[in-house]
Amino acid sequence: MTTDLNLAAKKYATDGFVLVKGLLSKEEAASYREASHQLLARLNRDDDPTWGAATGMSATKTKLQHLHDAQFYDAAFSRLLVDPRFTDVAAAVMGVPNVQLHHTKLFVKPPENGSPFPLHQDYPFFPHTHHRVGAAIFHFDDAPEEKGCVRVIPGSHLEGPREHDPEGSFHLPDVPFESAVPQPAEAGDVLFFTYLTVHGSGVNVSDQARTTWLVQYRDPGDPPTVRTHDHSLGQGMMLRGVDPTGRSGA
Ligand SMILES: O=C(O)CCC(=O)C(=O)O
Repeated sequence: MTTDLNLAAKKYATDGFVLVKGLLSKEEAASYREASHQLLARLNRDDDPTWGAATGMSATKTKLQHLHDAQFYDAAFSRLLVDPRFTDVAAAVMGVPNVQLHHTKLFVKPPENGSPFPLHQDYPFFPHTHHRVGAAIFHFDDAPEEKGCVRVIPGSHLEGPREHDPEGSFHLPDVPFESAVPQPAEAGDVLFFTYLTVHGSGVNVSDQARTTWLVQYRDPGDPPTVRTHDHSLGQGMMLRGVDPTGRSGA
């Protein structure tokens, strides 16, 4: 499906996010879902990235499967990173021609008790000078509300960076979870949002897994103010256009 880039850019500027319907076909999404589950099964790692602050959001213990840098394990993910259906939207919403990789995260929220994410901005994890940094969440299966779909607070990016817990837990305990609007998505949809947009997600209480791939992108002309996330493989890779600074993301 072709995306109306002007409309997407307008919504992103106003609301801080845009859900692009059908960026991938159902067949492609199903194939990426299969690849994601196979990859996680093959690597068989048992670390769980559930946030400490997420424990208060569910009566029972929740679980999350994840993998950083899936594109270093399976070329199908590398192809998606440079797919113009994705990169053209990323460029349009940032209002720049060049798009650079920051990092990627594969998440599977298991059925019944898939971990939630407390409300937060991504900004404090990797602050940049001009805030031209965003995320694209690829949905490889349907994510209705009961699967713990992503929620956002529309327009929250307009208030800029917020004070975060100095102890290093970057959630926003004073913002009620219910104030964030659920963004149910179908397989193939991609949710784009700025790193200033307050967002989180609920518990997966359904009987099926929720499978997503989060790609964090930025304008290469926007330098980081703090060196964080340096461990992410491929950071600085150009996904669209060129890096006019010659810094390769450094
Ligand atoms: O996948 C989700 O439900 C949200 C992920 C998220 O907010 C994050 O990784 O920062």
